[in-house]
Amino acid sequence: MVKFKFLTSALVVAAMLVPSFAVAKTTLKVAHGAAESVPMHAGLVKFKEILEKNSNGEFEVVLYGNSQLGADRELTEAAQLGNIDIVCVSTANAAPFNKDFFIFDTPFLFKDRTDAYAVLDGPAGQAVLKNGEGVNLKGLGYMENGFRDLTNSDKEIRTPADLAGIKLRTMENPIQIAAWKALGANPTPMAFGELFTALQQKTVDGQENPMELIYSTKFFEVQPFITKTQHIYSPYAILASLESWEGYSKEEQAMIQDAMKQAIDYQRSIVVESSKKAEDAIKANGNTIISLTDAELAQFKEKVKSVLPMIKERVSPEIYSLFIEKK
Ligand code: TK8
Repeated sequence: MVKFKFLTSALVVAAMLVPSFAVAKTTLKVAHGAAESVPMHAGLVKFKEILEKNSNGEFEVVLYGNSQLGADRELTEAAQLGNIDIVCVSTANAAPFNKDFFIFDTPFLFKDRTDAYAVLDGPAGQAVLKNGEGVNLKGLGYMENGFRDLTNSDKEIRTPADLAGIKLRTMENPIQIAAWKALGANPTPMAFGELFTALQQKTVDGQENPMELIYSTKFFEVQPFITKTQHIYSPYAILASLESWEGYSKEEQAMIQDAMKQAIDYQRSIVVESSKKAEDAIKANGNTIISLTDAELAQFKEKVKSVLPMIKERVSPEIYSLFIEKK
């Protein structure tokens, strides 16, 4: 009998030691298609740190970079279906899902980063994200991919005439394809994850991306010539499934949004230096980096005006007015 009593009291003590309020951990899968060396990935690491800390471990963030869970298009679809909790994708690759993203394919839309951030974080940029909710995509903000430059393995490119015969990889987006066709190149749409091999094997002669990506994805190793066209400012849209989002409590939504805002601010604080370091390293590698004269750049600007009607056809009138008519 004594033994039984001892056993019962031991069980009571053990039960008291187990916390009765074990916090249910929610794991958030966060994915993107870029290299993990880019500032955007560092921004998502910051998001992970802040959210896990502020939620006392209620949220656990697991990051998947390098197109591990797919390229931008697959990632956006997975977010829409709620299979991936948060994705960070170039708006050009996500435009087939939220047509208002096509507005960011307007060449030379922004003067500089200050202009870009003011529009992205202001009513116009937020309206684009809000409209994505109509296709079950909740926008959490924009990180920076950056101003895009042109690279190729053949020659120095200074004017559109130099693009004749150049097989150029473009993002999978009809406006981008039309713009490079209008400039005289031979455009080939391709997912980002296949691009390095295509450049290495000369399936394509060139591509266009911000200097930081040209460096961190090692394109510069197989692209001797770089022309600083700065022809488009690419945002990364941070997207979640609206359905999943509405399943979180108001407190959880506030924690996620706050962590993402701090992460965006952090990412933007490191991109300038990161981009400069990338350009310096590419120059030190012996690549030819070409800055265009105003007259040369004017030729690019003139040729791409032809895509504006295609953009107007695709985006909502509200967005076209906010971005183009009101500028
Ligand atoms: C990375 C892409 C990349 C984009 C592209 O997933 O496809 O060229 O600029 O950053 O989003």
